[in-house]
Amino acid sequence: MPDITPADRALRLGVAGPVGTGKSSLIATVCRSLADDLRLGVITNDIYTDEDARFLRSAGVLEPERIRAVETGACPHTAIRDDITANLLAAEDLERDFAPLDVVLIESGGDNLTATFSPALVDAQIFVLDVAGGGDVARKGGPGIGRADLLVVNKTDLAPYVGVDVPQMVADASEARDGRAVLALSRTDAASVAALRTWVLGVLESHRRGTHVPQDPGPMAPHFHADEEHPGGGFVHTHDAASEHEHESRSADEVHVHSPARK
Ligand SMILES: Nc1nc2c(ncn2[C@@H]2O[C@H](COP(=O)(O)OP(=O)(O)OP(=O)(O)O)[C@@H](O)[C@H]2O)c(=O)[nH]1
Ligand SMILES: [Mg+2]
Repeated sequence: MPDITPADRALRLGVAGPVGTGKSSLIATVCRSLADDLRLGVITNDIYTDEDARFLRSAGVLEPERIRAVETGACPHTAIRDDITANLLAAEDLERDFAPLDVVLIESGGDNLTATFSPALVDAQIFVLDVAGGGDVARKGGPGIGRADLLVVNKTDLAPYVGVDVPQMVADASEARDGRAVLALSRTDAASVAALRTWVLGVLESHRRGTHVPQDPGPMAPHFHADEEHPGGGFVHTHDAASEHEHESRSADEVHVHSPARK
């Protein structure tokens, strides 16, 4: 049997970003604008439910069977970065059941600013911020903001109500990204939706030509996971390359825990 190269399978496109920034809605928008031209599938990740998959099925953007849910049961970044098995199996199942697919969109559960996909799971990734999270967030950097293939500044229609200067936020984001792509998006702004469609088609074309190289935006910062069975205990979870998956047990008072500004 011939080897399967990345270009022979669907483009796997990750969508990450903090809770509520509009990841599911962006996926619905992409599906609406491309479903007539491409064969699409979607995988959602939720911690405890299949809510996002149900939202997308009820939006009627794709046949319901093409939308699969992974319940992570843990911090969302675990399933998109540390142990990607459940997502890889879901992607392979979808690609087999509906072969040939052109694009599989994978939505991360909403996480903090440092969560990104492993390049072993996705070929390209979009990081989604929204104007309602504050115009200064784009300046704060981090692996997703700095190095995702595309940074989306979403819900620009809300900018006048939350006092955010969108061109300034986009300029700050471009600076934080050394000029990598930034897109100001609102599902109510047809021109921005057309630009998103063009971006996805461009990445798909590079993927098919074999010229697209998946990038690793970089690991998330070390952080503390509480141990629910042993109150006061837990482990420090590091993601740097040398100690990927390392879990160092500590009691809570030994560890300096930073509460993320946003979950
Ligand atoms: N005004 C406006 N609201 C939007 C837009 N996109 C999404 N929303 C709203 O923002 C809220 C969150 O959208 P979702 O798409 O569920 O966000 P999400 O990032 O998938 O959320 P989680 O998966 O829970 O992290 C919903 O109420 C959407 O209707 C937009 O372009 N403009
Ligand atoms: Mg969602």
